[in-house]
Amino acid sequence: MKVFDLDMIQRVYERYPSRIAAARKVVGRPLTLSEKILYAHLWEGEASSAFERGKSYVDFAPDRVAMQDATAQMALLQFMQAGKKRVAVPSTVHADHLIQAKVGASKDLQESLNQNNEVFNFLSSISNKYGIGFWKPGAGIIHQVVLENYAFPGGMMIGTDSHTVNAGGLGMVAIGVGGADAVDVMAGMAWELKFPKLIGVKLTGKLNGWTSAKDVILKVADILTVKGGTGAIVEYFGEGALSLSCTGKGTICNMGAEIGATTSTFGYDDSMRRYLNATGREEVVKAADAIAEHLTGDAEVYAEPEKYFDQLIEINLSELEPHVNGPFTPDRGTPVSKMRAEATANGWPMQVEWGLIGSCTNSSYEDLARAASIVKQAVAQGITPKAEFGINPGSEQVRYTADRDGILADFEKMGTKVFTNACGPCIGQWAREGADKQEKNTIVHSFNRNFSKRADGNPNTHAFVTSPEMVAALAIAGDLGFNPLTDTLTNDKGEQVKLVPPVGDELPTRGFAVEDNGYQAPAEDGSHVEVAVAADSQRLQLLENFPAWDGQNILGARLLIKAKGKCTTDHISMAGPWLRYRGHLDNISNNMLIGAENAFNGEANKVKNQLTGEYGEVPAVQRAYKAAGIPSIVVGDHNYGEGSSREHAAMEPRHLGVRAVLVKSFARIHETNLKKQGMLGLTFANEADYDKIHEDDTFDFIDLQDFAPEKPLTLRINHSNGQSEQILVNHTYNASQIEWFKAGSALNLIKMMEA
Ligand code: MIC
Ligand code: SF4
Repeated sequence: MKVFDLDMIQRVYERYPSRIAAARKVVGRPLTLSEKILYAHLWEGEASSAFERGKSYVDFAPDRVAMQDATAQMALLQFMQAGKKRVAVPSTVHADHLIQAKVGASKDLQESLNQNNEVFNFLSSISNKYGIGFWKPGAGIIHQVVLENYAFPGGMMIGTDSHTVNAGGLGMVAIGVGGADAVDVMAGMAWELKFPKLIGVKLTGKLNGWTSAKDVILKVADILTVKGGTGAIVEYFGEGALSLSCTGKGTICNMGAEIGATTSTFGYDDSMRRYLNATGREEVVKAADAIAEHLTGDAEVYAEPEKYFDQLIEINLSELEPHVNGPFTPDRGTPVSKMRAEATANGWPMQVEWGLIGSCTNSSYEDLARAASIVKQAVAQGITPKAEFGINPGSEQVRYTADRDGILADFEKMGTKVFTNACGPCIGQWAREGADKQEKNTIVHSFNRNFSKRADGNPNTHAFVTSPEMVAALAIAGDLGFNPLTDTLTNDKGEQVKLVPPVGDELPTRGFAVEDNGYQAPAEDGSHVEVAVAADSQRLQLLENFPAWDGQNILGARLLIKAKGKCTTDHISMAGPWLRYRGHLDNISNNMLIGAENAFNGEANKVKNQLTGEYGEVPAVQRAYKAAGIPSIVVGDHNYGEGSSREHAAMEPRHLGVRAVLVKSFARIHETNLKKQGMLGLTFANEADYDKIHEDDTFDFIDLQDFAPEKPLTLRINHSNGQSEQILVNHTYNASQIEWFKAGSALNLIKMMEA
């Protein structure tokens, strides 16, 4: 098979030496890998000055763009408006999120095709029109397909999905963004990012026994928490890094999204060579080898990392214990030896009902092979699994090869359901029997997110994240407290048996194989291709411009909701059943903030309508304000908008007339999404001011007319008792981002420039 975009990769590598030389000159000290990749991708070309980490806004020129079906719809609806003939950089769309997991691959896939026909046709034809590669439903999960086909060491890409960062496993700087950012790059414009801070993770020792790459990131998540990586690139290095497989590195980078990291990456090494070769990209290896010194951090950096990174973490892989993280948040880490005590103390249901293996972070050949080795032992020793099993292979190539090599047969012997090569349960596309009863229960999975309701819609499902081999062990035991390192299981003869540690080939010894990988190349000239969106469609809706700012201060705004605690993008714009409306802004707006907890009554989707004094659902109340022409604001807690890249979480409030989102802190992608859509994304200058917000307050932005970079805004809070007080609110808008606000959105500005 032909290597995709080899010419582009070669061009990137050709300019590497001179760009790195220029970077060395301006920075004046040895360089980390992250800096090399960033400086090699400046929009201006060779660096003319050094940037300040965590401060400077920098224009970059990413090499490629990836989008998945649930976010591509909105990204491409926006791109349509930009007035371009073709995308400016190689781009792909992957149909993976809209596919249900119910009974097994073939039936489920057909069912999804029937249900989502209109959307898949739209994505296929719009890709065809604009020169975008389209990976059909069933081809695989975006990040596995990208790793297998497109990622390359030292490259830079953006993708409309937070787990785009998976490509760091092949030494890229790959960053998750909202669709509006993707539109910039596809339209041939610069892409802006605040120059990240750098967190170094030094890995020593070597994985052994039951420990796997997943445990590295489960441990890092436990250390850094869900916001500890915000605004930073995590760079892994050390002998331990060299010993990890390429897909294992992908797992670590992938789940780096869960600590809020901008991305994570690893230096080019033998594991990447092996992976590139195994996936038919010998030519990429050749090109990368020629500039290998530039594709990893400088030796001085790794010798004295404390001098070069803003923060340093050290993990000894030899001592690392398997971890099980959760429930409800991916950063609550528990080493397997402590799980029984921890679960007992917290009242977590001990019985494991389901084990799910898959998702973009853990669905490689190696993952399936290692998990299968556990399953095989159980079958051989006469152990009946106590929980149900489901797997989602990462791509058709992985599935086909795993099938050929008997791995899937091993799973099937245990009654495992093999779902479509797609996201499935990971994004709530799981028709789990009985979930509607909302019973308290425990499931274990190898995914990376376990927010409330995420997999099956049941708020009482306690989901725990762990490695595929641990999922297998815990599901076989049916016991959350089971520690395979020390505990035994009873077999059908009543004997006590122990599972031996997992084994599995990093790459298939007979090579990968696939019959139909599910790729559709775009037309050479797509100008004749028609992209139709039916006016009465419930799934797709052409976009209208958001109104420009009228130049006035915002006065008399109402409080729509003061959200308390965790408010992820799943709370703001839920996935699962709502995925079907991702291309229809008005319809999907009916899920706006329905999962957020109202700080005043502790309930979800119940807020006071200030016009009537009655309580109603958040979207309905906001529609009432909109109809009355009254502005409103949303108030939130820490790390607001954590999780997904979905820009719907920003577009819905914009569409329904919310003017500002004021929180203690933001997750990076969501903050940018708000800015791009012409919203005010603000943070309390003094966190304690969150407590000053009362349910019946009104708000005046009294100096919005002086909106300027680096200058806080003043907010007057008018309480219902007649008193008012003023607080300062911070923002991170630079001069050009303020222009987005003024124009009504970044896209409005592009259109003005095109006109
Ligand atoms: C996710 O894992 O939450 C998703 C679904 O892949 C999202 C994208 C989306 O909401 O479409 C993400 O991580 O960005
Ligand atoms: Fe899909 Fe889950 Fe990965 Fe998101 S995290 S891309 S939903 S598999």
